[in-house]
Amino acid sequence: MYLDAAVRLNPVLSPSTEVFLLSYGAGHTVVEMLEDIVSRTPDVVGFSCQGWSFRHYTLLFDLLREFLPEIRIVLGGNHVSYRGAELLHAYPSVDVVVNGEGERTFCDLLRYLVDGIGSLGVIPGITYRDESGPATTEERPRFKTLDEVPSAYLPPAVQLETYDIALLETNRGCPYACSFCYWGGAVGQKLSRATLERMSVELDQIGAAGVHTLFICDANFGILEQDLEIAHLLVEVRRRHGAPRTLHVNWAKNHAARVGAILDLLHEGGIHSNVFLALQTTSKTALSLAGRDERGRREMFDLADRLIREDRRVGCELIFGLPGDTLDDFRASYDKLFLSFPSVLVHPLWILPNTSYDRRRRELGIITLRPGGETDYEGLLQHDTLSREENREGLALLLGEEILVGSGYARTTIRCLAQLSPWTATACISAFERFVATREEVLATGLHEAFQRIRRQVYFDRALRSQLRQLIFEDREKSRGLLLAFLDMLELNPELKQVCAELARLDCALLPRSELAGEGSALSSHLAPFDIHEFSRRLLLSQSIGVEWVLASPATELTLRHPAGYARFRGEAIDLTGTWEGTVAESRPMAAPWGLTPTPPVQEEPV
Ligand code: B12
Ligand code: SF4
Repeated sequence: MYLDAAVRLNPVLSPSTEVFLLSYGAGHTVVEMLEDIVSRTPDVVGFSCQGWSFRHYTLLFDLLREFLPEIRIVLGGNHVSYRGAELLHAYPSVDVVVNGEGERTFCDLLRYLVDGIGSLGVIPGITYRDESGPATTEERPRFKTLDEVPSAYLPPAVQLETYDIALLETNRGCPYACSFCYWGGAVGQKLSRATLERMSVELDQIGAAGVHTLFICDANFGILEQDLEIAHLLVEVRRRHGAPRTLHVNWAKNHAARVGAILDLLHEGGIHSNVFLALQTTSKTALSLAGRDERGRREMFDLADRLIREDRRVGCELIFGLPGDTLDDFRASYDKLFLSFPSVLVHPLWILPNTSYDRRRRELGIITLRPGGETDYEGLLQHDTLSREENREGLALLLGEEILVGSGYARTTIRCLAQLSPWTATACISAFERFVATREEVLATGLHEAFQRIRRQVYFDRALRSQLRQLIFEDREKSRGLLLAFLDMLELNPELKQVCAELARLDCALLPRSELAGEGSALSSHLAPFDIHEFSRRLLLSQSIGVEWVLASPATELTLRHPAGYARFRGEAIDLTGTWEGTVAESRPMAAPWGLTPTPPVQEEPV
């Protein structure tokens, strides 16, 4: 969208250039993409490349050249920048790779490629082919302020009404240089920022179009004083237009006071926002090898504590496989953080191009692999503090975590076990892997195969996420049956087992309903022999609460609400906004005491 805006606002290009923004989901085939592109007979095709999309694009390059021999193929984006020589060699159909910011470079390229004005060698910021092979031109200086970058959201902007999420930059760059990240190092450590005047109009456009979610792409929202002002603007827009209602950002790691103030402002203004503490590891050695220090961590923990006490959404992030971390360190970190935060996001370590880990392979003993598959991310095979065998175990743990916690399948059930039984979260996950290996059900064999696959390939293929979710969501009754059988074989005190079984029923009842077609939402009723909604809430907030509390609480009837239309989405790996999960619309106490037979019929009302 930023490149499109740059072309549209370029006085030379705009009268004679038509730009089509084509965006494909994970379900699109190569032929569908090919036909869609070819039908527009373009002169130039630009690919915006990330590790998650690059593989799909590589399958198109030669095909495009076959169908449109005169076409010019240009690559840009994080995943390809500064790798021009290697990529031009590997993909002969590609003409140019753009390094770094693309707006001005793309316009210069279009003028040359379409009009033949000038020569490639004088365009800064590209790698192209000259007579002697790949040649890289001088670095293009970065924009000093974002106001110089044509806005994707100022008129004449693209029609925003069909979007459910808007991505906006309020500043570009990151002052840090974490070893696993290609941002501070790549985009540049100096921040270029947009003025409040510009953002005020941009946010208004987004709100007026009714786009319900905003993703601020900044590396550290809250790092600048003006970020508080941006939050004020956002709340004002929400009040005026009723949108956006949700904000996603990467929060500043070192500015707890401002982050707290922004969060309070958003909360009061009716804008939901999650806070994820980007911890990545709890080991000092790993943290230091990752190029980070502990500055600001204590304050961020204090902020998280306060927010959790106020019942607000807070989580933290961990990366598995960081140099300096061992498997035991990772298990211990996960188990501890799982009990302190309502949610823990875990990522496998990818060695991204141009990062410091990428350059320090020999020093840290890093060996990677990039098996065939959908994504182009280089996975870790082993390093000095993580053997291949430990890596295998850890990846199986990540997979189990994704199945039981990440997908929502046993989200509160595992929390209850981790808080009230001797089982830690990671012990539950490992027990589940052993359990599915002993079962015959289709779901169990599917999950067992996924565990075997990750152990064999020692690589977390992102496509696995959507495959697993499809398996679990396909038939929620069968999923529930398997989970209950798992609980049944755990050694637990009988009362706790019954509580966990009720939680498992509710967790499964809240999974997306893949059978609901159309639009709108459906309501269903769910009975439980205790106040399960309040109990789950307290579990998520890690408030200490025992089985006695459960026994004393009344039976409840819940009304659950599920959005329809999940089937259209199921191939995608990420549900950023948690759109398809069920929610508890209402919880009503009933007169019945504990002991109610806990297999109530599910009543569904029509969409
Ligand atoms: C928004 C975002 C997401 C969203 C994606 C939403 C979407 N559909 O686009 C979500 C939250 C889903 C996401 C998830 C992930 N993300 Co992310 N994300 C971002 C983020 C913050 C902003 C991207 C953006 O739009 N930027 C604004 C645009 C304008 O900048 P840009 O893309 O760099 O484009 C400029 C230039 O690169 C160039 N350019 C780009 N394309 C083209 C094309 C042409 C033809 C030309 C000439 C120039 C050009 O010109 C542009 C203008 O200057 C970036 C960080 C960042 N600030 O870029 C990370 C980033 C893209 N994410 C990254 C990663 C690793 C991930 C995850 C894998 C994390 C994880 N472990 O799970 C997942 C994978 C998602 C998946 N689909 O599987 C990495 C990608 C690295 C790589 N080599 O692929 C980044 C760069 C952050 C980082 N850590 O380094 N992400
Ligand atoms: S991880 Fe965050 S703080 Fe570190 S370099 Fe990347 S964007 Fe900056």
